[in-house]
Amino acid sequence: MADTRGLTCGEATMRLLAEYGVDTVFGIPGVHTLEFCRGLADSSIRHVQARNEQGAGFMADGYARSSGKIGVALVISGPGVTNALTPLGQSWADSIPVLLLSSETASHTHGLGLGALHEIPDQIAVTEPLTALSARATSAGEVPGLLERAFESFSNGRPRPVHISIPIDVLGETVHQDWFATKIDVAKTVNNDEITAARTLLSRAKRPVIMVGGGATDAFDEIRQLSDQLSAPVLCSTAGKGIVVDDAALSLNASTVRAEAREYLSTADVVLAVGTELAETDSFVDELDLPGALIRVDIDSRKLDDQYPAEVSILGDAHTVMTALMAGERFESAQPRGDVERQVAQIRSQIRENLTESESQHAVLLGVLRTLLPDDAYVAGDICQLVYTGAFEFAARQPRTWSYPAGYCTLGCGLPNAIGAKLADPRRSVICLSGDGGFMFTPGELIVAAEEQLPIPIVIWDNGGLKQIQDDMDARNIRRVGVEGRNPDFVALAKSMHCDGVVVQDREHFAVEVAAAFRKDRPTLLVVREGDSWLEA
Ligand SMILES: Cc1ncc(C[n+]2csc(CCOP(=O)(O)OP(=O)(O)O)c2C)c(N)n1
Repeated sequence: MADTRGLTCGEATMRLLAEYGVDTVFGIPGVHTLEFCRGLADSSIRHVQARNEQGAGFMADGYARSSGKIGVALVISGPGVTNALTPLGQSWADSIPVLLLSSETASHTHGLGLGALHEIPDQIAVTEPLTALSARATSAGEVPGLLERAFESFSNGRPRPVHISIPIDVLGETVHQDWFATKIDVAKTVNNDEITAARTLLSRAKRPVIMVGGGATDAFDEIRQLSDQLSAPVLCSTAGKGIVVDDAALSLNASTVRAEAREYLSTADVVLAVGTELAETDSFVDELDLPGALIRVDIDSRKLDDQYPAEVSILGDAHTVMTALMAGERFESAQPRGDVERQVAQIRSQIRENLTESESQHAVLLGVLRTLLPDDAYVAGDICQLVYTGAFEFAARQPRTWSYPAGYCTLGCGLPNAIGAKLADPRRSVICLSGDGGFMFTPGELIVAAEEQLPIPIVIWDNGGLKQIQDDMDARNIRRVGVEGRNPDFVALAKSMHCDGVVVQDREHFAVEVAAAFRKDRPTLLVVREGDSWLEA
């Protein structure tokens, strides 16, 4: 029970959030959110001051995607909400459970265009397409019900962000009861006929392949067992990295972007796709060639009826479904295990041989990094070529250890995602990989990492501008425009933000600095220059 009697609605809301287990909120206060902040400093909830609400939203996203807990951002009406829209889009795209809590102008102003401070015409409508629920509390008494709906939607069905707005007048209302957090029941049903049909297909398969996405995270144990029993190679989406050990003999990693791996996929006679959208951004082809029988497992019924129609569709959460699938007799492999392992190894070496010069340099850095990081370290990637290569070259070994939000693919997510991840679990090593261009979208959040004394190494891959788009322009014979802007002196920038910064000289220097960065009480920027001789394979 939250002891809320006699409190303002704002303070009571935060007490109720604490009852739901929230321990951290990321935000920037304003006059409209003062009642949310009343008592917060003395509560069990830690308020982390971002430097832009975009940063706050990405921190909440990183907190949630790294840990599976609910991420919360607390922002003001109008610009606070619109600044948070980009991370909301990212959380929507990757099914990350984030609660955006905001104030709103006074109730009597809504829809009238009076020019109230921070007014936008319809705040609820602005976030509606990017949330499972975008709702306004019209009185304090509605808040417990709205929070219950939010937590219910995080736990049942496909997790999507939720936005709850509380107008400033409602925030100031006095609460006359104690509020309770509702215990959320999680539905765990599965259709046995569908399980039987899937088992039949899999047990007859001569050449099965398993594809996994972020939705399969909690079923990693069962998926590893199934791959082992069937000798089935596993292809993951970028969100599914680490569900199987990327450098294990049957893993094809997130290689669907590579023709070498797609070719193999097209020879499978049965494909089991678990918790994956089979999205364009995991292959960058218009349509995958999947002539084999497709079995799809998804919590979202719309995914069972999309551009990849399945022979067997199973609606349900991946863990429940995969547990049921594995409950019967052990599957037998139709192919000698050694043959499949050799085929996988061959695809990997073909990919290696076909890397571009830049990709080979990324592979060197990613290889060194693997030796420096514990298996449970969290790698928060921004959108850059180093991370694109990492999708299929970096060996993630556990689920929730690699983040490359390829779907929304918005620059600037890496650093604030890393901050959120580190605060979600301070014992865990967290590292950020960013391009020089992407880093400049949210550099202000560096000072937050310094304030919070976070020992995060931040690798900036300096390739002299927006290289992916430079390459795209060059390939289409477009004279470059808008892609060669200057970089700041990153080391000086780091120092001005109370962080450390170095330009990496060689492999040994990199190893020493990364190891040292994990022992500090502040972040370290490590500038790695593409083309430096130590990156040659
Ligand atoms: C918010 C946003 N704006 C623009 C883009 C388009 N875009 C995709 S990759 C890219 C270049 C990023 O440059 P950098 O971070 O330096 O990485 P690099 O491509 O050089 O590896 C751009 C501008 C985007 N993805 N997100």
